[in-house]
Amino acid sequence: MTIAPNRPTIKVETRRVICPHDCPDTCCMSATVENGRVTKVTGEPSHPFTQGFLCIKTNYYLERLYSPQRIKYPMRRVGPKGSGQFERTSWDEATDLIAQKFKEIIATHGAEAILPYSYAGTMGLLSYASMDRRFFNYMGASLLDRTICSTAGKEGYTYTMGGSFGTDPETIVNAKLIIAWGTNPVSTNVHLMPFINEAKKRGAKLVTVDPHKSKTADQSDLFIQPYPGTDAALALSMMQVIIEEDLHDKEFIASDTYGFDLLAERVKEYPPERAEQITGVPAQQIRDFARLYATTKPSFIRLSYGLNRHTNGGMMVRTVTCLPALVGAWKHVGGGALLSTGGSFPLNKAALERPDFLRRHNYFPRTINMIKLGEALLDYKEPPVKALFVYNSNPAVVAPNSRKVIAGLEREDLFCVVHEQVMTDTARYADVVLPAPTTFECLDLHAAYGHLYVQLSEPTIPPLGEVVANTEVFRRLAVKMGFDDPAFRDSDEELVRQALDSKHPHLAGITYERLQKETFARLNVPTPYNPFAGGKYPTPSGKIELYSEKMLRAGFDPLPTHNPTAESADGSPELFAKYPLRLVTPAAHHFLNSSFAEMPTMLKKQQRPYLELNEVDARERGIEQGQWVRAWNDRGEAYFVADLNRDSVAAGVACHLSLWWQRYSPLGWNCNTLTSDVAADMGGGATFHTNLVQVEPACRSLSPEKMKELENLYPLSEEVRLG
Ligand SMILES: Nc1nc2c(c(=O)[nH]1)N[C@H]1C(S)=C(S)[C@@H](COP(=O)(O)OP(=O)(O)OC[C@H]3O[C@@H](n4cnc5c(=O)[nH]c(N)nc54)[C@H](O)[C@@H]3O)O[C@H]1N2
Ligand SMILES: Nc1nc2c(c(=O)[nH]1)N[C@H]1C(S)=C(S)[C@@H](COP(=O)(O)OP(=O)(O)OC[C@H]3O[C@@H](n4cnc5c(=O)[nH]c(N)nc54)[C@H](O)[C@@H]3O)O[C@H]1N2
Ligand SMILES: [Mo]
Repeated sequence: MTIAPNRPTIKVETRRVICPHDCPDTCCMSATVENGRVTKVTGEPSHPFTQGFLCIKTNYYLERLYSPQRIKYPMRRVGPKGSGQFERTSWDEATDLIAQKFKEIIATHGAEAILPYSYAGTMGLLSYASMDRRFFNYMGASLLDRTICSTAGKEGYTYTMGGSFGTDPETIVNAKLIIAWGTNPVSTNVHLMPFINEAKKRGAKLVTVDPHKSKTADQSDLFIQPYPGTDAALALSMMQVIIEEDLHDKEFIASDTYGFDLLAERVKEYPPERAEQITGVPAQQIRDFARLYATTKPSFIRLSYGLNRHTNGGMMVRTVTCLPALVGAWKHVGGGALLSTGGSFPLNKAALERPDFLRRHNYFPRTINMIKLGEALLDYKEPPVKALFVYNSNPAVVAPNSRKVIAGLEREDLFCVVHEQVMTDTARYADVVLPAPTTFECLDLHAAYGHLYVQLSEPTIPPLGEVVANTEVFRRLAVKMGFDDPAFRDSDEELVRQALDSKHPHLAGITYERLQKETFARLNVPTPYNPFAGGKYPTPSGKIELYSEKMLRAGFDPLPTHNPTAESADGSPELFAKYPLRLVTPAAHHFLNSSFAEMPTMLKKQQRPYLELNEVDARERGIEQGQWVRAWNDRGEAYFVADLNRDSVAAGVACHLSLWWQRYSPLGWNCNTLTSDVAADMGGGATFHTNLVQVEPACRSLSPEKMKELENLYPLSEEVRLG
């Protein structure tokens, strides 16, 4: 605190705050607070993973924190659904209304007619899943299967390795070969880049495997560009070369793996010439890449969730995860693979969520897969979904098959509550909107999925207006519903203590008091950390499972294999004849899913909703650089600006970086109008990158007036943004 002489007292403090957004980096931010107002945010310099800098989005956090788009008071709808017409109400009235509606619905249709819908708008453990789960479990509402991001990959990785953890990302400075396989860390995991760059300084090569020439590909020594959904064939072919050329690590295979002989038989089906036909990667490049991989040690594969967003995503992740075992990469510090560090955090989730409350009911509530939201709202009958409670998510924008989702949200007889920070597309469909805090305004505890630190985030400013944390919303609603279990009276501090209350050695010595002092604490694991040290793998065989009986029992091929995606030339020839372009829709650099995508500065930086196309496809269709195009399939249509300049995709592939809000998209429809709500092979996962589309110049279907509207749309005016 500093006191300026002869002027009114200004209280200036520096406070640590945790970035809660859904990103592997879970940064520790350093906030300057002057008289209760945040005036600056930077990355905390002493944090080993944040290393003193923030991403492009959070560098502008103040714009979001103090945005005119913030929702500060409870509101109820006064206009038609989706119109955005609301009037202010009180918390008391809003929660009375919600409780009254819920009670009516429970009396008529049963509690399963109520559906909570949430994801990771904040990854704070309390806000993500604690009082809310207690509330809906106690009520007996429908359960939500939270599949929209990572479930297919997690399941696939776990079949091979036994759990969702891997190489300590801080050790990869030792690697001599780093492969970004289906991930774009320059945009999506930017705090990994200093570690990659340090490794490069020490002589490492960076390879990117991606159908799209991403920002990471631009910084790589080698760029391998398979067709979307074909990486299993690529990996199997690399294994074929490695085994045929006797480059595999026989000792490691004998001691640490299960099923090698069967795998060695399987890979014979994938010589590089055949893999070239499937993947589009030249056979010679596959051979060279396999040799480079097998002979460079340590080698590290950064997987993330790009691969898993396909109908064959689980199997692709499972297959690529076999590669490090073949070359013994796990033996070396900095070698191996990482999908997520999430499985290393043994926080006491049962204490937070109280799944035991489900036993109060004489039924086990049905489970609804969140990627099928449209179907659930439109088609489910017994009982129908009569109420939807959305928090930590923006399904009108982020969920696949938007037309169905929006048609569901438009249902007059659906009672919809949205708890939000900003007036999202989803919030516009709400009957009641409740105001939510940012990380600066509430207490929470954080794990991470890209590093190994537990962190405590304490409120740094008083809440704006009447914003109320997720936990408090459900405390208040529990009172109104007459849920009198003492679990509904636990304070946020008590919840944090419950989450930390685990006998697991990783949490030894990590207490509330210590986190209050230090903010972040590395899990109590060795440095460097290898979760598989001593050759211990939590699989059924205790080894890395190249062959998996568990998969066989679950109805999968027990060996790695290439399955064509549900929308591809091989997987659906008839569809392919109509819609010959494979569309991938990965993360945009300046947005985080749909978060930050309302901010003027980020919208300006992201410029316009582009569709990257290959020259060949563009020429065939008479499309020129910068021209408006229409993309469509049986699910819907959306409009984009053609971008051919970067030569970023192969012929037959299209890429759009997501996610633009619907109402900031041309004619009101974003890319999820085109994406599929078919579940992945594993974990019911989302398949945002498995889509076939056709594309043509927009002027073929739009009137000159509409075309003019499109031409004048970007940059978005304030009227459009706030309207
Ligand atoms: N800036 C920014 N950062 C983010 C996010 C964001 O939206 N914006 N989202 C956050 C969240 S929630 C998550 S889950 C992570 C996701 O981050 P990532 O795991 O990096 O996921 P994606 O962006 O979906 O896809 C990564 C890359 O996979 C590629 N890809 C698509 N299909 C295939 C395929 O079949 N094979 C291969 N080899 N590659 C393929 C895409 O072209 C893309 O370049 O990022 C987080 N960080
Ligand atoms: N086409 C396409 N679609 C995708 C993807 C893709 O790659 N392509 N990626 C998918 C992925 S990986 C994911 S994870 C999902 C993410 O989808 P979502 O989980 O819906 O993520 P966000 O878009 O960040 O929206 C989260 C919302 O939560 C709100 N929020 C933040 N903090 C709080 C809080 O404390 N309380 C409450 N009540 N609300 C809060 C934010 O304001 C924001 O509007 O999107 C998926 N959608
Ligand atoms: Mo995600």
